[in-house]
Amino acid sequence: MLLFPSLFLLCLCVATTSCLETKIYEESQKTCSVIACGIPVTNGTPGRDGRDGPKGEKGEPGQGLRGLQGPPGKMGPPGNTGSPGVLGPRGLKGDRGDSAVAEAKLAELQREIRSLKSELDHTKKLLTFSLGKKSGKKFYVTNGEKMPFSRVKALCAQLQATVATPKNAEENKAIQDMATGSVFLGITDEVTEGQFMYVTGGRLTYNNWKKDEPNNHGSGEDCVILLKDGVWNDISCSSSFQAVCEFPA
Ligand code: MAN
Ligand code: CA
Repeated sequence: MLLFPSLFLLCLCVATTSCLETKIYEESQKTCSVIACGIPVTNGTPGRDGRDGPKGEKGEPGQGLRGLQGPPGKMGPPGNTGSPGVLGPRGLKGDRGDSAVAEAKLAELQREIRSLKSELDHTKKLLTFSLGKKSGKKFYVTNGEKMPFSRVKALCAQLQATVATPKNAEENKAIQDMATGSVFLGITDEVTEGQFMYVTGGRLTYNNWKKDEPNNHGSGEDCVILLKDGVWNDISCSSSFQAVCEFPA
């Protein structure tokens, strides 16, 4: 090449010129790879960037370290009640009842009943003796308290007794002997004014009214008291007098 410098220069000059001409043409072709004289030449300046290509496929997941597991979420609402389970298997047959054990228990209970009956009998005798109860006669009890007639009725009912009600002079005297003052009797005319009745039912079969009584004094008197001297007076049921209860003969 150094032997023919003029030829080389000439050729280079022609190639450059041709390339200029070609380049004008290639502006529309966007390339400059063909050389007019067939001699290789260096590439021209790069063309401008082309338009963006279509979007690529999704890449593989990254390789970085996985984060720590977060805290558990809030508890969910309770589920619905399940359906009942299936019936369990039948149990084993029980032991045979021991009639000897049952008979021993029965005998023991019978002994206890006999003992309790005997104790009750003894207590009753002691009570009747201490109350001065006479055979075939009613007996009366009192706590000595004064109270309205409604409370006397309730108190005697609690004791499974009735309000003291004399049906003859002897009973009237027995109640009188218990009295520290006036005593309510189980007699009223609450149902029909002027018609005194036993609170247990029935019309009077005996009375011991004081002179000029009953008089239904003031705003009315439907109850009856046995005065200290043994005679009767009608009086207000809301007044308070001694409570005496009666037990049958
Ligand atoms: C007097 C008499 C009785 C009456 C009382 C009421 O003693 O009139 O009949 O029951 O008063 O407090
Ligand atoms: Ca009266």
